[in-house]
Amino acid sequence: MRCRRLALGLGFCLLLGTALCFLWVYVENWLPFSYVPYYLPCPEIFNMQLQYKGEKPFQPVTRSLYPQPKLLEQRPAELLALTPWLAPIVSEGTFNPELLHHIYQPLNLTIGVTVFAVGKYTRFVQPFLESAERFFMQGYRVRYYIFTNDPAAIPQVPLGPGRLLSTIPIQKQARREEISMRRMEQISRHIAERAHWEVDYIFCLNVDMVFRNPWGPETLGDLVAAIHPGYYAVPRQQFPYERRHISTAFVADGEGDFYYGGAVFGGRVASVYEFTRGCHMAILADKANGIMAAGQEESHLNRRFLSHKPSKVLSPEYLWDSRKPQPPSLKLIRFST
Ligand code: UD2
Repeated sequence: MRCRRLALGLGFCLLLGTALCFLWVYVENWLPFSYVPYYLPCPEIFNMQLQYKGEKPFQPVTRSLYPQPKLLEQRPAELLALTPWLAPIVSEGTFNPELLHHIYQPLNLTIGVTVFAVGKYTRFVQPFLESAERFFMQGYRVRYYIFTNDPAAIPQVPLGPGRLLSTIPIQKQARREEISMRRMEQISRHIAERAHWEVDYIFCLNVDMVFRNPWGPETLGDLVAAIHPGYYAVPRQQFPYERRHISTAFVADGEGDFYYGGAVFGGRVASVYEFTRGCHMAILADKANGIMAAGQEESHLNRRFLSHKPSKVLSPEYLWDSRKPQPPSLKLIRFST
């Protein structure tokens, strides 16, 4: 009698289990993340959208061949002022600061800044913030977002009126490359969850740098890139792009405009969201194939700027390496190591 009951019980459990399995297979097809391969670490990002923006359909990029634009094309001491796709290249002497202030000041804009200070890099926050308070977007509302694994290590720097600071707690990655690789993901997530309600424009900057001269509304644009200080006078074949076809960051030898720095990019908050999200997706695809691009996130940033051209380009005055002597073509260094 007991054996019969046990057998009946087991049979019932087996039947129930099979029914649940079928139900799960059916329900899974209706779940929002069902199409995401199991190895992607953050499937929810695929479903994240800014609430006021629709998703654009994927458009394959056609490759076009054209001569490399050269920053020092004109005369050695004069920088190119316009890209071949008609984006201004901002440098001292190309704009009137007073006029721009008159135009932008009444717009009541809020400018966001993201910086990452993980591990030992928290020591750079104080000089970064002090210099930003002196030079960055003076007279505008500013919101600093400091992404850190150690909020207690972020110093209290007195901020001017209309300027706020938030620390965004993040986990410390074991490897240095991982910290920079994950910036795109964390910035896009932060914009979707919070920043796009709070700021109009956003700049994503390296923290181990300081402002040395005014950085104002001349830098505002839909999508803004900065020319890397190490490659502004170099033929594009020598740019440190990712050259392996298998990577999503691949750039062919005859392609490339300027080599942009990963230490400075920005723009309208919705455009920076699309940009960082696109880079993050490409990084994930590489990760799934076991690839780390040559210049890590900078390779992906450069690949994306090639097909999604910046609407404004900042000259190396806005991203300088102070170990280099200042060339006569750069009149005013504004942000540097
Ligand atoms: C590099 C290089 C540049 C480019 C760029 C990418 C120059 C002038 N610059 O500067 O070629 O690759 O930056 O961003 O040669 N971070 C932490 N903790 C860490 C490591 C990094 O918080 O332990 C953050 C921090 O915000 C830092 C950023 O990641 O500013 C980039 O760090 P990095 O050391 O890779 O960049 P860096 O200054 O050598």
